Amino acid sequence: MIIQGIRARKILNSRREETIAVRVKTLQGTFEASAPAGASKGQNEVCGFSPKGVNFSASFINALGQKIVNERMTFDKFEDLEKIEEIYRKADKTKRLEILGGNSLYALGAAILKAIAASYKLELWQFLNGHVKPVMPLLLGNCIGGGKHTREIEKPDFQEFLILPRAKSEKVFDNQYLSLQAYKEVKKILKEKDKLFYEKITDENAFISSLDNEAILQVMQEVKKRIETKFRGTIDLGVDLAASSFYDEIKKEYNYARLNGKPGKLKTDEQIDYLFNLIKKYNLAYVEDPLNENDFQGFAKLLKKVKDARLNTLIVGDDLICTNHELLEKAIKSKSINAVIIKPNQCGSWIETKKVVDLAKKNRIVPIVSNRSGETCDDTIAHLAVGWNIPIIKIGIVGKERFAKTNGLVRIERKFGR
Ligand code: 2PG
Ligand code: MG
Repeated sequence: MIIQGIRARKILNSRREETIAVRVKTLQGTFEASAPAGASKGQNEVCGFSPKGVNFSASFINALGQKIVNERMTFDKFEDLEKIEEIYRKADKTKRLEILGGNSLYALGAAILKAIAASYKLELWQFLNGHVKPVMPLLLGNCIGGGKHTREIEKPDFQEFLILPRAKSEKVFDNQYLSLQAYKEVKKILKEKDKLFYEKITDENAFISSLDNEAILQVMQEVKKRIETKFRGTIDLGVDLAASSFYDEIKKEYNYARLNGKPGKLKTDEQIDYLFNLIKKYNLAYVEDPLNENDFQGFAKLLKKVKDARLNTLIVGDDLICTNHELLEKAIKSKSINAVIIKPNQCGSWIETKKVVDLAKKNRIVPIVSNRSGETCDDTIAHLAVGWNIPIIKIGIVGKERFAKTNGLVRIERKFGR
């Protein structure tokens, strides 16, 4: 496939921050992709944009686009993205893409992939999976948020309280429906139990509550009970602590605004015990970033406890891995995790992202593709989840940027599924 034109421009994401959209023109039409942005970012993520701003990153993409067109570069298979990544890496040799940023590379790669797929008259997911029948991912939804996703003062220390619905029918739409019903129940219960609840929402449209971690876990348990008695399906509970956001690197302790009703500090081993007890008490199926982002040993201790107790809880690395295959290799060696978050813009590179997914699967680590707190209406990650056979997609429950992905999945399932 030959590209006739590439244009990058500035748009706004759901947090009203500037981001980039890239448009690729070919004989088959015009294909667009845009980049999301995180608020709680891992230390090892590449930079989002050039320090000179989104315009600078966009003008580099426009110059690179001109080169691609002039040289009549061809793109026919996934690995052909190496051609652009090589040029990009030559222009920015810093490890964390500190000159150009990773978001523009990610968006350019996504737009080119859509164009290649269309050149075979395929959708992106079909192109990515070699055109076999789709297996649809489960939806992991964010109901209540705290940490860096809100600026409120009274909030839980944990960043996200999550649900993973499993409708009896196993259909994406029915899972989405269960998420929505659970979200409504959360609102009802918070109205009863949280005197300071004003229906405010976080960056990802999760509710903001003034309750502390444990009180919220009790709310989530109640929601699970109500949904499971009313509807045909079950709900698993989970949390994303984003623990680095309340870890003191110097004192080596976790600073809780509220622990058993008052401010508290936990050393690493205490944090591990505290979490292990929460996992058992609230039957948590999913625990993301339970410890500081460099603590591979701490993660391993928690995972061992979970395994020894024969629990199925996923101990998930997000900030720990930053969609980086070297960090994933380290986590595999130290047996730190049994699941990993995949966010392509954490590394900017599609080739690297694929490497991470393949490495995870080879080592029986569950890959979970995830949205960012600042999102656009691009549905690329929905295609990525189906195309690479990723069993779970982490996504907010409501909002047009989140619906773009879930509705995208519903459409793929209706058109191509069972
Ligand atoms: C996370 C994400 C998405 P952010 O920590 O998992 O929920 O947040 O995009 O702000 O990194
Ligand atoms: Mg996270």
